[in-house]
Amino acid sequence: MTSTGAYDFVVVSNRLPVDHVVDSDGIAGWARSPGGLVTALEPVLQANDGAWVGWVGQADVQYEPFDNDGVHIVPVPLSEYEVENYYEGFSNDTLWPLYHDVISAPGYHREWWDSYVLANERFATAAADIAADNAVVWVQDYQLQLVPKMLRRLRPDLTIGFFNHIPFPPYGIYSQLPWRTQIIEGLLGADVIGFQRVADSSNFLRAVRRLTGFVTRAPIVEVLGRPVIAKHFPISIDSQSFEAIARRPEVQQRAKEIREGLGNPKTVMLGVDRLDYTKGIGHRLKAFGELLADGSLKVEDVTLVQVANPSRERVAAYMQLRDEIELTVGRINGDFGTISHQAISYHHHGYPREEMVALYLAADVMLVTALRDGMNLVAKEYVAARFDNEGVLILSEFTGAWDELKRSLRVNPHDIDGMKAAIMQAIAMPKVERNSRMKTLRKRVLENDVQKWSTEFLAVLVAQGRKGRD
Ligand code: GDG
Repeated sequence: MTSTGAYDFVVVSNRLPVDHVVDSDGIAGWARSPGGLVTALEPVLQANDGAWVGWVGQADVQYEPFDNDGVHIVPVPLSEYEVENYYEGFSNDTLWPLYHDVISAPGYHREWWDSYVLANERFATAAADIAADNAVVWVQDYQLQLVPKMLRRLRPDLTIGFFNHIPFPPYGIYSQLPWRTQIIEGLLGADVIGFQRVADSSNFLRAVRRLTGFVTRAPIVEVLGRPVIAKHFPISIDSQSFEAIARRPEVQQRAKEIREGLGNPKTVMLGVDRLDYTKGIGHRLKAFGELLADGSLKVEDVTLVQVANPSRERVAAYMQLRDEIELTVGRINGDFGTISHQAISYHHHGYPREEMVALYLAADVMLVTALRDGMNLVAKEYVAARFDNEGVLILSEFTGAWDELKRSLRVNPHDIDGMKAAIMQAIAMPKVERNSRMKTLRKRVLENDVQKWSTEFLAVLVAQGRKGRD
């Protein structure tokens, strides 16, 4: 097999780890977009002739490949039609709701699927063109589930990994998908398929048994004599860096200012989410609103800060969600707020990471009430930031994070009375118990960071690739 490329380690994801930016003088350049995945993979890419294949995030623009901080960046162009059909359509309005237990109804449209196939082909071809002989390629997430099979067809010499950042649904739900077999076959092109939770890999293996004739012996699927590993590799965060930011005096000062700005309430509660229907923001607001209505909480004593980061704003379900959430926030503030105290401090925008960490430090209670979430990094970030062992994490049992963070206060966000009880318990929790719980949570998050996640995944992947070649 002759290769056309020179890169021994290639990451493929829908979005590149850099953004195209134009400064105030009109000079264009590239800015690294911060995130756990980039932090974890950058050292591996720099040490191994690494390349990253992905979309720039703008429609109808073509950029030439370039080098950035020791990583070769390969932009994959998408047309406006593809952004609408492959990305906003099939990825975010079919797969996303389907994989999150159909919280919102998925749309099944053949033109969305056709566009998904074509876009996946383009990512696969771009990776195949630059990968060196026997290179390792790691494909990320649900937008690119067909890439492993396409890549294997183009380049059978490669070792191919896939990681699914979102849940994999139970078969009863997954089977709705008209293209359910093609997706499973697409994924089985990989040597190793990683999921967040044990339940996700079990759901996947069941779908494999139901839709293909392949024999599974967890974690192995026998694909025509080629063993494929499908197991959980729970993702994490760059825990040290969150703690380091939290320890900075100016960030602690900012946390104090945030509390003062809120009128120094006894309790600050916090929610930080992309504005997404999976995050259970409405359920959380309902519980808080009822506690104010029944007199259990008073606006003078408790403020809820809700950061709702704008997301997927051209998808109808997200527009509707925004209207619902903002109506509810307005009602609660109108019903219970006073001139000097707001019930909810609501923010529909993103913040720099330092501000996020200051918010984590300012919050006595962190509310993570997702209805379904692959992992939920916010929960881990809150824990990593609390080097003072303070704060109480309320965590939905429907997040991947719950599988690891069992000394948080567990909630079922559908059970509004249960959430109200958890909020009251968190507010009243004695310091000794808060500190003891947080200490245990911190040990877990600091020992299992994103570096360890990528190292473990790649170790299994490389070993599997070697076995395949021997
Ligand atoms: C998907 C899966 C899985 C949010 N607002 C701001 C901001 N953020 C950052 C958070 C956190 C990230 O965005 C959100 O990550 P989550 O894990 O909470 O959720 P998704 O975006 O849905 O991520 C999820 C994840 O992939 C990784 O595998 O855990 O289950 O759904 O890092 O801090 N960051 C800044 N300003 C904001 O306003 N700087």
